[in-house]
Amino acid sequence: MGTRGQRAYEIVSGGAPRDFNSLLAFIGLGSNLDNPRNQIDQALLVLDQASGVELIQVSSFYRSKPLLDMPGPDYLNIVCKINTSLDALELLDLCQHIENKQHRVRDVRWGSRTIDLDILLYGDEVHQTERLTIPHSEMINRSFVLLPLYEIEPALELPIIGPLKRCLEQLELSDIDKI
Ligand code: ROI
Repeated sequence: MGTRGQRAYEIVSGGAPRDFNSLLAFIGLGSNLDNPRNQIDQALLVLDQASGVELIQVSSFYRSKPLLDMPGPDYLNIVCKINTSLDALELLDLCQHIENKQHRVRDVRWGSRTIDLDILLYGDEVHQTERLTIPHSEMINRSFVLLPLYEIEPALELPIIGPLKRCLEQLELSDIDKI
């Protein structure tokens, strides 16, 4: 993986001063097939070993039913915090590489999956392109994203959106278990 070009700033909200060429990003992982805990552990291992990525923190596992009452086993979800010198598209390529390696199938929309990696936040950058929307477009509606994110970064301010804590206050949290 390559390294990102220089940026105009070196401190990202919520983070300590770092290497000029790297920033903090948050990735949400979810699985409801083929031993979800192993799927997530395996994906974390590959992420951490990728060049240009350092795994800093990982939330607890959270268990929830599939969204929209879709049929299928319960999901396990986590959020991890990384330090990365990859640019946003390189990071997306890496996430999709991991999904492909773990045989993610995409045939049914909202269907079950072995592994899903979503870039939630990338420093304080906003991306709205065909391939990438950051902050992740659905994150504020998903307790299985916001709860683990809050566990590892409670004071987080989401670009465009505002304080993470305020988003969580607007969500129904009875349908999810920290395990
Ligand atoms: N439902 C839950 N509970 N967790 C997920 O990670 C998840 N991921 C998805 C869909 C199919 C929307 N449902 C989910 O992609």
